[in-house]
Amino acid sequence: MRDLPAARVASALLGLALAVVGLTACSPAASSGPERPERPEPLASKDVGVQLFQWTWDAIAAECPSLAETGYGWVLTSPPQEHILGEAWWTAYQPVSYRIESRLGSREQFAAMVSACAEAGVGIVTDAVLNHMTGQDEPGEGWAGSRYDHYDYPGLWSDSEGHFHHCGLTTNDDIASYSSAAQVRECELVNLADLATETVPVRTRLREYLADLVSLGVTGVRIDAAKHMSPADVEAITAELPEDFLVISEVIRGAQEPVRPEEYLEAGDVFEFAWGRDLAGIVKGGSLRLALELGSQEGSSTYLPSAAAWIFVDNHDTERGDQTLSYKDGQDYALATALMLASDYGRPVVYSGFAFRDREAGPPQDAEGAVLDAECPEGVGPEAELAEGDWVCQHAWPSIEGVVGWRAAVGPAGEDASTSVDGRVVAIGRGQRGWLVANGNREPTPQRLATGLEPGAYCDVAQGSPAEDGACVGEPVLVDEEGFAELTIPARGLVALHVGALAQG
Ligand code: LM2
Ligand code: CA
Repeated sequence: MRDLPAARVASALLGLALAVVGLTACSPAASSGPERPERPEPLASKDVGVQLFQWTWDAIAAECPSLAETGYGWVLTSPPQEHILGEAWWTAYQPVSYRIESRLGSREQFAAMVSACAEAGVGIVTDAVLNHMTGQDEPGEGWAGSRYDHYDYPGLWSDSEGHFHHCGLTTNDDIASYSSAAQVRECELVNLADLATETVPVRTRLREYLADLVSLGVTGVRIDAAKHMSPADVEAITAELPEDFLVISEVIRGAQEPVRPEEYLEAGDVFEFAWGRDLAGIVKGGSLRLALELGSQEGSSTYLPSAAAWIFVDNHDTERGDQTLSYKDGQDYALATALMLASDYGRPVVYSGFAFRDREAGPPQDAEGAVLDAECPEGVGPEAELAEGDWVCQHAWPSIEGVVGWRAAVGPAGEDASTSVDGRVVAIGRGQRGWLVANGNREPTPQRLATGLEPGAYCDVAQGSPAEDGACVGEPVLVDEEGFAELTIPARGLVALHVGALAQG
């Protein structure tokens, strides 16, 4: 460590003094005055996505400016096409046509959301259901009024033209065994009419649907049920998309299954389901050291290559199962999300949904079934009391927002990245840009730790992003002239510091 100018120490001490009297104030690094030490600029890299599950287009449009400010780069939406009627959360996964007209909003509202978010600097990635149509045995009418039958969608698909698979491999043509790639791809997933995605007419129409989404300005798609289409089909359907368009295939990794996520890398990126499943056990057990190794040479599981992998703590399917953590795990979930955001494996997608007890329950809807606009009330967080249907707003939990900002400010792990482990306390360093320490213990843990940061007072963004005027949430953390910080890391919690959130002094 170099010698410190007196002013620097004074500035650090002033920050501490302010903290002690509760007058904490922060300033963004950009406003560094002459008395400030030289610090690297925050990077403002924005590779974090957020899945706003069942949020309406209007609600997403309204949220985009604050998402941008927090440091989110893009939103994953629920499927936007016409779907069956009903209250359950999953109606969007039973397409009736490719009209952009759903209980989440109209085509105009969708387009307005895309532009509002683009203006704020946030991309829209939309969920594309391409593998199948409805699973209804009786004829019906979709959200936008299109008539349909299980294997007949007038003007779009019909059995007589060979648009559907009837696999003939199982008694009811439903997938019965995931050990058979043929069944997984050509039989029906829970009775959902399975499109013949290897045929030219089906591929052509699906390409047109994606082209329509591109024309509306979306910046990427999640390929729903990609596992249930052959990689060649996914490649063919997505081949003509723009060069920088994000394609993320949903291919759930199953230990003994013949269909492997790796097969889909030709078409683009792929979700790594094993990451969140492995993380769940690690966080519950508290040996956070293992979280640092996920995806590395030392980690035991084999994952997708980092550059093509998208990771998540949970999504709308897994939060309804028992293999990952969910908002119901409270503080452990917040900690897991922070570890994901600090990970240098893959790229993270934060999840944000609504509270539910019943697996089938849909989001709050009006009398016609239109979903009500989500809003995040004050006081969201792991301890908030939630009633059925309340928007959980995980993306706005203070620690999650703060660590999204941390990741945006520190950027990708470079040469100066570091980790250190002391029992159940693990620290992740990003050179002089940022540092984060997480506590796997079930009690608060006092420690004196080397941060690698320049001396000074930093906001602990795990308490929340600094306010618009730069004021820290909670007490600033002092990094001394040797780069050490004396801290008590909350039980199952963390402390996160970065150069984009300096305490004023
Ligand atoms: C997915 N990825 O591959 C989605 O992420 C997942 O949420 C979808 O299932 C699935 N694929 C099909 O797109 C959800 C939900 C299912 C639901 C389906 C269809 O998890 O429970 O199935 O959407 O809406 C429901 C009923 C099921 C019934 C089926 C057909 O739960 O019992 O099967 O509809 O009517 C007879
Ligand atoms: Ca299929």
